[in-house]
Order: sequence, then C-alpha cells, then structure tokens
Amino acid sequence: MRIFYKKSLDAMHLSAQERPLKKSLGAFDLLLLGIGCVIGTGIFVLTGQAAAHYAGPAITLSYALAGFACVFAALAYAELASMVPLAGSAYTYAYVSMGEIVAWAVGWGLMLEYAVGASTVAAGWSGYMVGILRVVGIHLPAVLTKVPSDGGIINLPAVLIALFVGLLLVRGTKEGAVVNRFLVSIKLGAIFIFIAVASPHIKAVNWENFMPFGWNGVATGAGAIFFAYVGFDAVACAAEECKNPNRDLPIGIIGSLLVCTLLYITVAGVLTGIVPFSTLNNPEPLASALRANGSNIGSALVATGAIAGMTSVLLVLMYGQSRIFFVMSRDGLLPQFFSILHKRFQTPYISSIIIAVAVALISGLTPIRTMGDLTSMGTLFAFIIVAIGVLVMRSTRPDIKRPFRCPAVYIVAPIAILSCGFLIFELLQTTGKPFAIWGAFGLVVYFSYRTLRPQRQIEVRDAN
Ligand code: ALA
Repeated sequence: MRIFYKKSLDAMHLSAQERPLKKSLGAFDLLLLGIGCVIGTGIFVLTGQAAAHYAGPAITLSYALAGFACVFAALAYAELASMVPLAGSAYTYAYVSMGEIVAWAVGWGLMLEYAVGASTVAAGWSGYMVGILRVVGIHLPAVLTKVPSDGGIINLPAVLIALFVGLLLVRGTKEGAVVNRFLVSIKLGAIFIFIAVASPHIKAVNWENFMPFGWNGVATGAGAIFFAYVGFDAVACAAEECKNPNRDLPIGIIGSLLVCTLLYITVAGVLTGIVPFSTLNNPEPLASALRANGSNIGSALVATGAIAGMTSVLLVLMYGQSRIFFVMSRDGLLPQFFSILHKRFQTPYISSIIIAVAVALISGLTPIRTMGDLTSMGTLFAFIIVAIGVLVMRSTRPDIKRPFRCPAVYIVAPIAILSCGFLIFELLQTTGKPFAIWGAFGLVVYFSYRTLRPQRQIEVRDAN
C-alpha cells in the first residue's frame, strides 16, 4: 500500500543533494547545540514545582529515571543518525525503516516537541523577563504580558522573542550557532554559580523526608520533568549541516545528554538541600531558594542565566522544526514552499518565518499550562519509533555501514521502548485526550493532503 511506501536511503541522499544545506557545524557546535536545546525551562522552573508537588527531594531520582530512558533512546538515535545523516531526524528514520504513514505520524508528533515546545519556552521566557524588568523598575502593562484567557490582550514579550529568533534563523545556521555558543556559556555559568553559591547552605535536615510521596511520586515526577530532557535529539536535525556527521552526531547526541543529566541531578540535589522542598512551588525556584539563603547577587545571576538558557532552547527548537518541515516538504508530504532555500543565506527561510509566526501566535495568545506535557508526549512517541526503527533496520538492512553501532541493541532498544512507554503512561492522565485529538487531526491532514497534493510531487516521490 502506498501509505506504507518506504523511501530508499539512496533516494533520501539524492534529495539532499538536490537542495543542499550549507555544511558549517563541527562536533563542538553539535555538543553545544544539544546543551543549548536541553537546559532551559525544565531545570530553571519545573524542578522546584515537581519537587513540591510530586517527589520531594527524591526529584533527583526522578531526574535519574527520566535520564535513564533518554540514554537508551539516545543510543538508538546515535546509530540511526550516523547511518542516515540527513536532516529530519526521527521523521527521516521512520520513513526509511517503516514507511510514509509512520513517518508522517512521527513528523506530526515532532511538531509537539519542537513548535509547541518552543511556544512553552517563549512563554516561560516572557515570565522571567517581565520579572527582571520589574526589578530594574520597568513595569510593562499587565494586558501586554498576559494571554486573553488570563485577562490580557497579548503576551508581547513572548511574541517578540519568537519573531527575533525566527529572524536569526533566516539569517544563517552558522550565525545561529555563534549566538547559541554565547548563550550556552552564560547558562552553564549560571548553573555553576548556583551550585557553588548554594552548596555551602545545604542542610541535611532538608533531605530527611527524602521520598515524601513514595515511589509513585518519583515516577510521576519523572513524567513531569521529562520536558527538561526534551531537545538532545535536535542535534540529529543538523545532520546535513555538519562537516563530519558520522562521527560528530553521536558525540553531540550522547555527549550533550550525559552533561545535562549530570548537571540536572546535581542541581536538583543542591536545590532540595538548601530549602524545604514544599517552598519550591514558584516560577523561579532556583533564584528564590538562593534569596532565601541570603544571596541576592546569586539569584540575579541565576535569573540572567535562565533568560539566556531559554533563549538558546528556543533557538534550537525552532531550528529543529524548520529542518523537519524542510525535509517533509522535500519528500512531498508538505507543500513545496517549506523547502525553498534563501538565495544568499541558504536557509529554509519560508519555513523559519512560518514557524516564528506560529510560535509567536501560540505563545502570545493561548494559555500554555498543559503544553509542556504535550511536548513531552510528542517527544517520547518519537523516541519509541526511533528505538523500533533501529531494530527494523538491523534486520532489514544489516548491510548498511554504521559508523556508530548501538551496543547490545536487542537489549538497549527494548529498554528504551519500555521506559519511554512507562513515561507516556505517567503523562496520560494530564495529556491523553489532547494527544489523541492531535493524532486524529494529523491523520485527517495526512489523508486530505495526500488527495490534494500536486501530481508532480507524487511523481517526484515515486521516481525515487
Ligand atoms: N529541555 C528544554 C527545556 O527544559 C525544552 O526548556
């Protein structure tokens, strides 16, 4: 059946050669791209809220549990990314291994990870920025910082940051990578400052009631903070823009995940050690915990780091989304204009502009409370498909060269599937319904566009 049509690897490479992206990224850029996309709203905002609501000081275990699921998924990602070094990430792997309709489902799910994730981050960015402006005496009118359902007109700072990042992406990948480097160093600096300033204030008494909500709380906490890990897979979207993808992609994916896991567990441990966990339910838990221990300077620095962190997450998420649209369009699953490159900058500029406007509208006008969980669901779904894909490719295409081989794949991939499935289960209660509606809507769009898409696109696809 045509909906199960699989695109061959050769055809994928051919399409990539027809519209080549500029190759400007090295291993270090990829590592920073991963860290750039991972550390943001999750660690700076969600850690405190999840500790207060679900896990208590055992939020460290929640981070370890979610990190465990990600490491297994990352190993599967790394094998496919080194073997199929093409933009499109999980979408592309699904197209090659399981066929068009599965690829579409993954591409649709990735929209939750990237575009909806970016909208969540833009709104979080706005919250921190409004707070910082207030501290320096600038008070924005409330109607310009809130969405209509919260009594405002528009969340203007969120709109402006989304449009700004979109412009940066149109301008060029290398330029984006330079800005990303700068932002990542600020946010890593902020995290190290937090650890250094906070550690001397750790009081063992705060850890005494270590697991107040039991293992159930740890598991629910893992689902809630999974958002913090979203993004390391965005490294795979840069496959066509790196100089040596086969070697550098696995370094970028696995390296950034390990660095972030280590930092998350440390920060979570220190944070719950310096104040009682029940006080952490606020929008800026790291900064407020430092203030509670008498460090105002530290708290200001952490707030600055949070802003830089969220900007870089936004940058990489919107970048990832534009590349996925680019490839889906190149494959004929989305209109052609998504893959038109800018003559001078060689970036998919129309795609970037559409995404920037969409993220601006979502974050500027809609309430985003449950969007974070929806983002996690889309990401976990993609992880499961990637883990299945690596198994399928091992049995159907054992001949293809694999510069990175997932170790013990028949153990690692099933563990990735089970652990990600477990986290999906934890999130079902809050997001099961919207996720099902999103999926059904995706199928309607797929079948409608299939019927309507220009004949030429089908011919191009079938010719491959
Ligand atoms: N992991 C990213 C964050 O926490 C999406 O902001």
